[in-house]
Amino acid sequence: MAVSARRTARAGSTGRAAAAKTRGAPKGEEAGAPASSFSKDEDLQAYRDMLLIRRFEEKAGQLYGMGLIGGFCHLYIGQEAVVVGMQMASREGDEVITGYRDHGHMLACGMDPRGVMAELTGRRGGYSKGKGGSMHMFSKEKAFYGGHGIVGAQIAIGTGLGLANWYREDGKVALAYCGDGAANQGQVYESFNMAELWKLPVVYVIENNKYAMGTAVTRASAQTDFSKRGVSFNIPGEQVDGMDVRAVREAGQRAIDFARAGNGPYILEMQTYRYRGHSMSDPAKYRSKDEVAKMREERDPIEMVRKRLLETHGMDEDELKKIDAKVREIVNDASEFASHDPEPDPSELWTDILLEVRA
Ligand SMILES: Cc1ncc(C[n+]2csc(CCOP(=O)(O)OP(=O)(O)O)c2C)c(N)n1
Ligand SMILES: [Mg+2]
Repeated sequence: MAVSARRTARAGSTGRAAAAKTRGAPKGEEAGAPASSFSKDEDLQAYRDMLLIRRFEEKAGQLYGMGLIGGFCHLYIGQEAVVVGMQMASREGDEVITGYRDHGHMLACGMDPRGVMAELTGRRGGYSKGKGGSMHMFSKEKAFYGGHGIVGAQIAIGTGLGLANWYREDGKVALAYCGDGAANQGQVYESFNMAELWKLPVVYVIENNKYAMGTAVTRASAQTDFSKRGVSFNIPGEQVDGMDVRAVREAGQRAIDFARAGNGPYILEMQTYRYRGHSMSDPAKYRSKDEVAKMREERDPIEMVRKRLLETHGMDEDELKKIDAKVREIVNDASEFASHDPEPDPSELWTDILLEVRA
């Protein structure tokens, strides 16, 4: 009841600034469109934040190899510019929700690397007290709502976060991330419909990393331009060079401003790439080593910023080495903690669970 009453009030008060159709796509340097420039401080922030994710994930990969991490573990290496650029465009309090490739999102939201790593190793100091693992961590304080293993489910829940923001009129925007594979899920479209109908403040970020497990996007998707996936609901969308943090921040700002102003949801297709396998047990037979090497060499998001810091912002190698060392220190500290913190007491098996007893 309350929802529809408020919806009517809002619908009358907000005009749609942008045409309700897919927009022309600023695709960054590769497509010839210049990405907005970053100041030295912005490039430094992007560099630090992306490097922290990269080194953290490399360490997680090592710990997994050593048998310290059990269960699922999906690495985000290669995709760092997406979440870092989006966080640069967002405001404190804006919520983030994503799937299982989630460690980067947690760190970008400001969650403690120790708590994330300790959750991966199943220790007491982990964000879910060692009982959740890689795909099940949350931080209300940092507005991170998981960490979801059911492909596409986070889009429905993220739409709910947007509904809560809209209902409370708190000016927050929910950022709901999913993959190219997840974008073919039915619940995604039910969510799109409701979000547009109620003009909810949600930005849907589709991280198109070209594969869903071992299936190339061209083999699984009839429409591979994901920015068009909202057309039948009148949701505007853009394709973005997700390897260029400046292009991400710029498009992210446009989308977030649009949603925050009460115009409804927005879709951003981030064209990105994951360097590692789908999870830790991926035979990688579906793509060539050359394809991965070419991406790393020519489009690496961190290397692009590093080059700018050296060539445009006049920094020297020693200054960057100091940043690298600081990042390694944070990651090593997290790894030490996660290797020595005790495991949860067995009695914890009976806490934090919801039991429904039916007669
Ligand atoms: C509802 C559901 N169906 C299938 C799976 C198995 N599954 C896990 S990941 C995945 C691929 C998803 O790919 P994409 O959305 O592109 O995300 P990416 O792994 O590339 O980040 C599938 C099919 C699942 N976890 N949940
Ligand atoms: Mg994918």
